[in-house]
Amino acid sequence: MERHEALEIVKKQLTEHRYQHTIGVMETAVELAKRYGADEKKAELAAIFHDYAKFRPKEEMKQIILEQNMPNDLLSYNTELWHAPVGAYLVQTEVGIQDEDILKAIRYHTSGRADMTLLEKIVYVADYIEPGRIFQGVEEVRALAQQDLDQALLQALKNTVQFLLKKNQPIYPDTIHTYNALIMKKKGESVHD
Ligand code: DGI
Ligand code: FE
Ligand code: FE
Repeated sequence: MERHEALEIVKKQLTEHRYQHTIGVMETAVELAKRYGADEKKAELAAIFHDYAKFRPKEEMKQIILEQNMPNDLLSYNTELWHAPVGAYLVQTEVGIQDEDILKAIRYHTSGRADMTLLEKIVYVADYIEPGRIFQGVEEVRALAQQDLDQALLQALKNTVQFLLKKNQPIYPDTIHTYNALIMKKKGESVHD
């Protein structure tokens, strides 16, 4: 699918603000794909569609999670998590994208997961650092993303977990698993500890 066609489709699903965010994620994801040797076309499409389900009614998302046998524990955590797996499903069924690499990058773009693929990491980090993002600590993650994608991902996760802790919100297990996988990999690489 061509970029302009994908953008036309997703624009109808989003607010203007969220569409601008999507453009930022797309440009950032393509840059990261170039830097880290991922498939640029897949990064572009995954980024364009990553927030496809962002504005679906909660009831509709809940139905899809139940009917499609998605992890049911999602329903006990923040509803913000739902648009990622539901988005992957809708992008497959409504838009017709069948590429599993793209669908997984959409599915895990909010929670992350242990052993993320390169494409999943790229979309996660691009979503966090796109030029429209202004939250605290984003500059540090932007700088890390120029050097080391795993380090950028780890810092983004740490910031997100800290943000959730501060707001007394539960943390979805996959987010913890992502953090653990990265921190253990880092330890394995270090000779000092
Ligand atoms: O959809 P976006 O706003 O572009 O970004 P996103 O898909 O990364 O959603 C992030 C939101 O999800 C953010 O406000 C934090 C919230 N959230 C709630 N519970 C969790 C969570 N994020 C993660 N990673 N893990 C959680 O357990
Ligand atoms: Fe999102
Ligand atoms: Fe997003």
